[in-house]
Amino acid sequence: MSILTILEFPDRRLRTKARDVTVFDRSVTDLVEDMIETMYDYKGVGLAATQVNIHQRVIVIDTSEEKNSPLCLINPEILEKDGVEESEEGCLSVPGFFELVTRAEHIKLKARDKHGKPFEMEAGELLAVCIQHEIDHLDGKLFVDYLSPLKRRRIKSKLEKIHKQQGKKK
Ligand code: GNR
Ligand code: NI
Repeated sequence: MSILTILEFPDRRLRTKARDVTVFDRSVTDLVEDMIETMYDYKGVGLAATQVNIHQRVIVIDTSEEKNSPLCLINPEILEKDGVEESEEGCLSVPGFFELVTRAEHIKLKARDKHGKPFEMEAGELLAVCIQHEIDHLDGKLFVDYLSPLKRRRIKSKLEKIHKQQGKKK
């Protein structure tokens, strides 16, 4: 088990489109375990593999209060979307910023578990928001893309300033 490093906006690697998992072996279950540990360590409700610079379609989520119900979605596909809802979103790759984003209120999806077994599920509320947010990551998309160019630019320059102070590249 290990805690992975999370890429931060505006890192270009967050714009990579992830590929489907085709082989379900130990490397996938190990990745899922590390992603769950990383999500809990950073106190996030979800994490997409893209955020830890692994460009495969793997998501982990835990919206439970007790943080004891991790859900893993591999190769997720939204089948149906219903309703519209606006909620405040944050992202571990955009630390310290929270903004309103409009998404489908309720979704139906199919995915595979960490062993490759297919399943379908429905989601509403925070879980639905989170799944849509994580699938966006797999497509190289971030919640800041839904904001005005001005807001996005401000967030970008504030994070760049922080990264410079931290001595990070880009
Ligand atoms: O921890 C997170 N909280 C959150 C809150 C509202 C909408 C989406 C999220 S996901 C985020 C973790 C994260 O960045 N996942 O990619
Ligand atoms: Ni995120």
